[in-house]
This record gives sequence, structure tokens and C-alpha cells, in this order.
Amino acid sequence: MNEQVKIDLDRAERTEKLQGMGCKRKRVEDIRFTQGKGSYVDDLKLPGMVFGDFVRSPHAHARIVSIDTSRAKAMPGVIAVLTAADLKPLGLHYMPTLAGDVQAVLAEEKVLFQNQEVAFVIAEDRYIASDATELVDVEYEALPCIVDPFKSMLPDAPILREDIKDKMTGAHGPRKHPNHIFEWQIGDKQATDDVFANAEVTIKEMLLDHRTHPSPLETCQSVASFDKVKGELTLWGTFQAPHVIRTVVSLISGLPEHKIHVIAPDIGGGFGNKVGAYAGYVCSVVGSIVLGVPVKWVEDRMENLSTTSFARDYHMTTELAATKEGKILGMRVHVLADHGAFDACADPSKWPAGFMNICTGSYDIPVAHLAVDGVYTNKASGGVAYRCSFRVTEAVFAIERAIEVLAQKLSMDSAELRMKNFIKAEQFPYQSALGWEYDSGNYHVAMQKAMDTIGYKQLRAEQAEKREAFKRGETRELMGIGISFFTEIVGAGPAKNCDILGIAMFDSAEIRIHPTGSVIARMGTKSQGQGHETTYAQIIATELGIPADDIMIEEGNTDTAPYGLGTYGSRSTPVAGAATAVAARKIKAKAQMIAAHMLEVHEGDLEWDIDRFRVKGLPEKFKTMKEIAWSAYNAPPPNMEPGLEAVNYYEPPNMTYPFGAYFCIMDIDVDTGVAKTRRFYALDDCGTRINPMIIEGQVHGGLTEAFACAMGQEIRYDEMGNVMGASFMDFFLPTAVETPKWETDFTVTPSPHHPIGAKGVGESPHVGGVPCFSNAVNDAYAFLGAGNIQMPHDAWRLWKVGERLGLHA
Ligand code: MCN
Ligand code: CUM
Repeated sequence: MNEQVKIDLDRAERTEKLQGMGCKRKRVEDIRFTQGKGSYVDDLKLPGMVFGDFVRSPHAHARIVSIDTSRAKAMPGVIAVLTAADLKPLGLHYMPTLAGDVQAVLAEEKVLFQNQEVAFVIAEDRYIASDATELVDVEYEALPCIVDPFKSMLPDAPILREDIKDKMTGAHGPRKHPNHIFEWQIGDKQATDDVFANAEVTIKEMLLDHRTHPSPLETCQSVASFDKVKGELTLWGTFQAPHVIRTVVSLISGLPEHKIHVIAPDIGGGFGNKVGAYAGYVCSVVGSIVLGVPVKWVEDRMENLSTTSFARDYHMTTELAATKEGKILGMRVHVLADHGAFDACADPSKWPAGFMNICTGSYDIPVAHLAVDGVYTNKASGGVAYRCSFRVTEAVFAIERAIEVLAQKLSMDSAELRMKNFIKAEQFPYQSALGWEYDSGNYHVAMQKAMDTIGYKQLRAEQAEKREAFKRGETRELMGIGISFFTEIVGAGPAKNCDILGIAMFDSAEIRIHPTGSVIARMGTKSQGQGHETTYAQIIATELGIPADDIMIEEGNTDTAPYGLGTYGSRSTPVAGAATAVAARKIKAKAQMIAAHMLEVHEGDLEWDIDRFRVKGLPEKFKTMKEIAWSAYNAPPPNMEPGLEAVNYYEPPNMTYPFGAYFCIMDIDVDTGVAKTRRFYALDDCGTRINPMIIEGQVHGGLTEAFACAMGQEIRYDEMGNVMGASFMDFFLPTAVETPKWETDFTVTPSPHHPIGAKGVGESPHVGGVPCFSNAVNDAYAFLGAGNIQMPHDAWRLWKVGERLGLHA
């Protein structure tokens, strides 16, 4: 073996041993999860712990005439019953929301949605608490309710929020009606209107991204334990953002922040459902402070689906203006946003409709205007959840459906229309008409790769044949080809435009190298299943040349982790991932000085080689990171402080802009409305890939949820405001049986401003997936003149489309 081959082999071996970035490292957390050894909130059992459960409103809108708790209090095992009257003297019957509104913790004079919290029963066990809720006698006087957001601002609409009815300025400016929350406008209205007035071709469609729910398998829960002697509160809970929860608890309870310990243990899925603050958290805290014992609150499935943060409910009137040749000239969107009874959207403060202004998508659209009206209705609150990247799901749905509608009007192939209007590689960084600077992209290449891989031309030919066969009555099956090309905006965010409660949306990493060269690192984010323990270690492994197996990642304890804004909006990699790389580089710089001292050379004479510093030109003279770590504690250079650790709080200079090209081939039986996904191909570009296997897992999960949303999942209300679909009997949660097979692919366009070039990916498959499914369904029926078919596309609704088109015998 010649010398060079030996060196290469040795380097390859050392690299492999690290299991660093790019490695399909197996998820370390799965060792405990697959053995049932995870530690979730409900696993917590504390001495003297008691249990709370809510009395909830059967009405969507009603006045509370009286609440009588005496029968419940008399039940053996019941310890206390809290109502708004108990919370009011503490100023806790309302709590602030992240959107600048207030939200009732326990309803005082009125209830505003079905299953709203009215009283909190605390008992010796969960069953007694639950039984006792039925003994709380609440007298209601039903009021007319608003379910349809289009009726919310009618002159004679019942006023929902009497608590703020005279407050005609909300957190985001003037309100037009007592049921109006905000109007948000962005873009050049005049220029856009002018383009539409003169355009050769225009389209306009009301596109509904219907109300649904993230429904993580583990529901929302908390355990509060107040130590009266120390005056300290420990709060365990299903929190995607533990530090933010600590700050909120401090602000509303008046307890000093350092006396509050917030711990988010293992979380069984979040999907945005666990960002906000809920009545259950507040009641468990108040219960524990009042009673001096730990209080546990655990939602059941119906409570989760019907009361905690919903997703979507965006009614998007979307318009495009174009030339006859298909060059898009302008976009105009009006959104009616149904926020339910309280504005509890978890957006960065300045963005009442999240990043909806990414709705120009992947296209070079010169002018655009977006207006969003948020309104109150008699439904549960929430609105920013479910792999949404702050309303990017809605934005991408609007543009990707609109592109299909335009293509049809132009009688143009929709892939070709996309290609014609993509932002070109040389246009990056690209300034969008609605205010974003896209950091990087290579759309044509990704789209072409996707089209070639699935055999797009052949599929269209097959579809044309099938359509003819259908017309001749030879088949009852319709073939749809769904396309979506999405651009995401993730990694909130730069301080100039992203804050929560005034706290800039940085994130953090603290890395400590122990004398033996093993590592503990802590971040301000919190995994809910994304595999952070595996992947952050891979970043550190590559940066510092320490095997990932020697690195422990810890998140979710506000006492030990540096302050961070948490995990949502696919921000962990763009923000805390960047902090991790930067903190590691600080350590590496110190390590280089130590190595120079050990090797008795000048720092500049050293070069980094996978897991060691070596002397340039003398590769046999080196010190490994492990050796350096030992030296850092035992014999640091003179005048250098011992130890090897660093912290970084990273404020990103820009967001990251992952993108992807998705294709769905679907066959629909017109007689039953049953849709079968024949093939689903997803090409994702999230820049530098830390763990390809985890990315694939994220894509599989996100696509499955996209399939669910598009094809059946829905939180629907009847005209009385009764929530339909608040159990898994009615709410479509796909199992392995219904779920299609996924094909994944990728291109790599690194983010130019991120230390390792990585972009987020957690929400991409959902953002791109939903319109792809809907486009497939719409494409299947398009040649029959079906017009726009709204989601969800369950068999019943598709059967009705066939009925409407007169396709059934
Ligand atoms: N990753 C990677 N290379 C990249 C980007 C990401 O290997 N270029 C890896 C990361 O290291 C991480 C995972 O992919 O392990 C997701 O990273 P990222 O895209 O940064 O997203 P977050 O970690 O911030 O996760 C949040 C995102 C959101 S907002 C929702 S909603 C969602 C999602 O993640 N909820 C989830 N995926 C989920 N997956 C599970 N299992 N459970 C949830 O609740
Ligand atoms: Cu919008 S759901 Mo995720 O950001 O937790």
C-alpha cells in the first residue's frame, strides 16, 4: 500500500468514527423510546400529588348565569374547585396571549366556544376529579353564535368579546368591528391594482385552507409543584419553548424568574400544538400555590382536539395577473383569518398573520399586495400550529393552487408555467415583492431533476390517454398529477423583525468539554421527536473532532440550558444549530492555542485535521482533541484560564429558505370518491444535510400529515358551534394502512449566511405536501370542468364532486 492510500484510509476511518455531519447516524433517543423508557410528563409521580380536571362548556356562546360548586366540593376525594371568581382577585382569570390579546383562563361571564374551561376540579385522583366535574352545576343562557367567519363582521353580528368591545384599537392597529381583531396589509396596492387593470389574463379563486389540528399523540399536560418554604415553583410540561414559558409564568404570577424552574421532559410530538400557554398550565400552577402540593393536569384526546391550538382556517381569495404567454405580472391576496374566540396565535410579535407574505412563492412576481383580516368566531383559539412555519403552509397553498388555476386558464402545462416564472439561480439573494430577501435557491435544477426522475412527460401522456378512455366509458378512474414547488422561510429570526414578548428570537448553545474529552452540550431549543440529541452531536462531532457518541445533548431544563426561544418554525437548525457551530468554533480556537503550547510551535503553524491539530508539513506531530482537552484542565498555557467550554447566543442575519419539488400521482374512482396515491415523490433542498436519515424521517412524517390534512382531516363546527371531529372516530389520523409510500430525493444549495450552510427541514414536507395532494385531486377532475375543489378531499366529498358533474349513473 503506498503512503498516500494509507493516509487516506486513516483519515476516512477517523472521519467515520466521528459520526459527524452527513452521517446516517441512528437516533440515540430511540434506545429509550423503543423500550418504553422515555420519560414524559405523565410518567411523573410526586409524593402528595393531586389531579385537576376541567368543567367545560357545552355551549359555543352563552352567558354564565351561575356556577354552583357545592355538590362537587362535597364529593369525597375532592380537594378544591377553582372558578373565575377564585382567579379574579389574583388577576389570573385572563392571561395574556402571544398575539397581544388576552384569553380567559376560566370563563367569567360568558363562554365563547364549546368545551371552553369553566371550572377546575382538583381531587386525590384523576378519576375522582373527572367524576366531580359533572357535579359542578353551571347555569347557562345560550346566545346566538358565529361559526362562519364571513358573517363575523356583519353589522348585526352578535358581539363575542364583551371584555374588549369598546377597545377599537387592538395589538395590531385599529379594529373595524367588535369582532375584528386586526387588518394587516403589505405590498404596493396601487401598483398591483394597476397591473390587474391592464393584464391580459387574470384568475381569482377563494382557496380554503380549512381548520384542522396537529393532534400529537401525547396531549398537552403539566405538573406544577410549589415549594412554600423556598418560594419556588417547578413546572414540568409539554413545552416546545420552556424558557418562554418561564418568562410568561414569571410575568403573570409575579414570582421572580430565578425561582421558577421549567422542565420539559420527553415530548410525544408537538407539531406546534405545544407552543402556546394553556388554561391547564395556569390552573395547575395556581392549584399548587394554593394547596402546597403538586398538581397534575393531563388533557384527554377530545380536550386536545377541541380546545388547544388549532391550525389554519384561512380563507384566501387569491388572484394572479399574467400575460397570454404565462409570465406572471402580479399577485393580490385577501385573507379572512378565523382566529376563534381569542387571538392566541403564536407568531413573532410583529407578524399577526405570520409569514403569509411569503405567498409569492418561488416565482419572480414583480408586484404584489396582501391584506389579512383576522376575526373572532365561536371556536377554539390558536392558529399557528401544525408544521406551518408561521402560516407558510397557507401561503404556499395559496400560490401553488393559484398556479394550477392559472395554468388551466392559459391551457398551459403547469410545470412549464412554473419553470417560466421561477426566480433564477443568478437572482439570489432575491428581494421579493412582499419584503423578504431569499438567501439562496436553485429552482430550475431541482424541478428538472424531479421531472426527469418521475418521468413527467410520460405521465402526462398516460393521463391524456386515460382521459380519452374515460370519455369513451372504458374506465371509471381519473388520473391526477399533482405538483407543488415550494419555498419556505424558516429560522426565526433576525432581531430586526422577530421577537416574542419583546425578546429577540436568538437561540443558544453551551458546550462543555470534560477533561477526558467527552462533552455535554445544552441548547435553548426542545426536541419533540425531531432527534436533536442525535443531530446536534453530529454538528459538534464534525466541528471539534470528538465522536458523536461521546457527546451528550441536553435540552428542556431552564435551570441548566442557556436561554433560547424554543423549537417551532423549523428554527432549531437555522438558529440553535448555528449557535452550536459557533460555540464549537470558539472552543476550537482555544484548543488551537493549547495545542500550539503542547507542541511548542506557533499557533499559525498548525492545521486542523478531522480530530486533531497537526503541525503543517509534519503530519506525525499532532495533538488530538482528546489530548488537548486533558491539557486544558491540567496544563493550560501560562496566563490562560483552564477549562474548555463556550456559549453562543446566535442572532441570525437572515432567515433560511429551503425549497422543494413535489409530485403526486393519484387515481380516483369517480363512483366511490376513493382516491389512491399511486406515487409520491418529494425532492427537498435544505442546504447542508446534517443527518440524511433524520431528514428522511422528517419528510416521511411531514408528508403523512400533509396527506391527512389534504385528504380528510378536519375540525368542523355545525351551525350551533358544536365541534365535530373531536375524537379519532371522526378526525382522520392516517395509520400505516392508509399512508402512501414516499420517495425522497434532494439537491443541496447551502445557505450562504449559516455557519454550516444548513436550512430547516422539519416543516417543509408538510408545507409542500398539502398543495401537492390538493393539486392532484383538482388535476384529476380538471378536464371535466370541475372548477376549484376545496379540501379536505375525503371520499364523501369527492363522491359529491362526481355527483355535481353528473358522472354517476
Ligand atoms: N436536520 C438535518 N439537516 C438539515 C436540517 C435539519 O439533519 N439541513 C435535522 C435536524 O438536525 C433535526 C431535524 O432535522 O434533527 C429537524 O430540524 P429543523 O428543520 O431545524 O426543525 P426543528 O428541529 O426546529 O423542529 C421543528 C419542526 C416543527 S416546527 C414541527 S411543527 C414539527 C417538525 O419539526 N414537529 C415535529 N417535525 C416533527 N417531528 C416529530 N417527530 N415531532 C414533532 O412534533
Ligand atoms: Cu407552525 S407548527 Mo411548528 O412551528 O412547531
